[in-house]
Amino acid sequence: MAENYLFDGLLGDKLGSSQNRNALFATLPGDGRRFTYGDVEDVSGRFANVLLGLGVRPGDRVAVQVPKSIEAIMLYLAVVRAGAVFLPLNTGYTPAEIEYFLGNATPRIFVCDPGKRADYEALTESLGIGLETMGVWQDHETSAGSIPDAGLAAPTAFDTVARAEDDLAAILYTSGTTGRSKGAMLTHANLLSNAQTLVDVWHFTSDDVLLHALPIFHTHGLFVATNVILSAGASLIFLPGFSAEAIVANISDATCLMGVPTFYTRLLDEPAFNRDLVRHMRLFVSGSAPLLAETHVQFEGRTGHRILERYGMTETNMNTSNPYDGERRAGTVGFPLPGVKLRIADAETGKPLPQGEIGIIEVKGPNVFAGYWEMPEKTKEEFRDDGFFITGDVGVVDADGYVQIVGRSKDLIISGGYNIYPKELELLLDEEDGVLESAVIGVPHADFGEGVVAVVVPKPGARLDEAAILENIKPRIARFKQPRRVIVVDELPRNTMGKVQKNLLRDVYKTLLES
Ligand code: MLC
Ligand code: AMP
Repeated sequence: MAENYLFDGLLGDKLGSSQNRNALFATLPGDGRRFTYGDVEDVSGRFANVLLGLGVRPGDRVAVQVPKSIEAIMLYLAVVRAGAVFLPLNTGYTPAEIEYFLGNATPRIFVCDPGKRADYEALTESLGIGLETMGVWQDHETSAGSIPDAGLAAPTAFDTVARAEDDLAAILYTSGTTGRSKGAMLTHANLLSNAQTLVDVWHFTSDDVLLHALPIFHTHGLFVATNVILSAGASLIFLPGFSAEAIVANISDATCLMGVPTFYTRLLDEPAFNRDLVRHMRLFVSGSAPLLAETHVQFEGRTGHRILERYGMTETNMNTSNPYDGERRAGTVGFPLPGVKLRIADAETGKPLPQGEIGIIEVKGPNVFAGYWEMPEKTKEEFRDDGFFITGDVGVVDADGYVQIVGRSKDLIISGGYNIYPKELELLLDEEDGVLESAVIGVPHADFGEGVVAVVVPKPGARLDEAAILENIKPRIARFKQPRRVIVVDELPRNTMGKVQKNLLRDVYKTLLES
């Protein structure tokens, strides 16, 4: 049988008549359903047949904005098996935001939540994109959307389409500093190599059970968490989302947890989350945003476990990790993963800097993406001539080789692990009646790490109202990107070049979201 690099690489040893087919893949607390690796093969096979019937051909994009469910993971695998390209979208995005992604990626079909179908009918029709639905599959009696319905009637056997290592497996959009999102093209080899590396360095085996509470439309929850588990033949306890109570209720059956720093600060606020509860745990991983050294220390004090922090990006998958066996150093993201080259370079010249100096983190390796979808110029700008990708993160390597992230050269806010690009919001705010100009900044936020604040200047004679501005932008942009506060000022601070001094604004408003 021809090889599908990612699917066979992740699951080859669990397919067909293999004993591993019977192994448990996932349980859903509260729902009682259990999925084996055999179910993974069968259901992804059904969905792949459905996709084929819908006209999906190798290389086609399949855009998906669906609630978190195990079937959504099966759909991801079905897209890969059909040789197509999986394009997951944040469930919080509004139709106005989705319009851009569909227009840019021109997928063959768009799969949405059944409850949102009406919002997308006109749009998909005008773009010539098929519209399908998929909700949470409650039982086999109630329809959960067109894809699961058709899946029930489709055969489980599917002749998986051959795909090579450099073929695309997924496109994940990441916002750009100019306000326009860019589709990061991830190949089969990008995803498989990273999953296999992480299985090795984090010592995953088929005995592991990951408590999965992350969303599955981003690298962290979809690729790091899910691909690692599939590759190791391990299991998931699949929660619909994060809640400290659900973690406490289910952690005794798990061996590991992966989360953004907000997971860990919220768990520390939960008295029932204590040493006894997590004595049996093997591993806690944190990433997607900086974990405060203070959280690391508090967590160890409370539980006796040292959180393992790692560093990644949509474009690169995982780049570095603290060691499994050696010292997990708080405030650092550890060492480059095997196969990943990392250097600190001068932002302007790209010249590598000596150890101990602060500069831009640049990486190269099998994990690094193939470029931005239909944006060759952007792709060129973000790679050096020798193939290193310019991350935009500012870092330093200490004398022992640990990488520390000290800032970002890109104007980006990371709130609860979600990236928010100020430019996108500024463009929206500037369109508001009476707004002359705006500056969007991130300031400390106890729960989300950073919270969004908008500073706006009225046009001469105009009066601006915070509540009205917030209300107006509501339908246009996902809730997590909306400012927590809008501050009206007479003018923005500028340097002699006329550039807005966001550092001064961040300083003025640094305690605004503290309470
Ligand atoms: C929810 N809200 C947020 C938010 N999450 N606002 C800002 N930032 C966020 N991250 C909104 C809600 O809509 C709600 O709005 C209000 O804030 C409070 O919500 P909540 O109920 O407290 O939030 P919750 O649903 O519990 O979600 C918080 C969270 C979630 C931290 C669990 O944001 C989350 O799962 N984050 C993980 C993101 C992630 O997976 N990132 C990985 C990217 S990959 P209202 O209207 O009620 O006020 C990547 C690469 C790598 O970065 O290295 O991994
Ligand atoms: P995304 O584009 O959503 O993949 O976000 C990637 C960005 O998240 C990186 O460029 C970093 O700025 C940030 N990031 C990821 N992991 C960490 C970490 N452990 N510490 C600090 N920042 C991180």
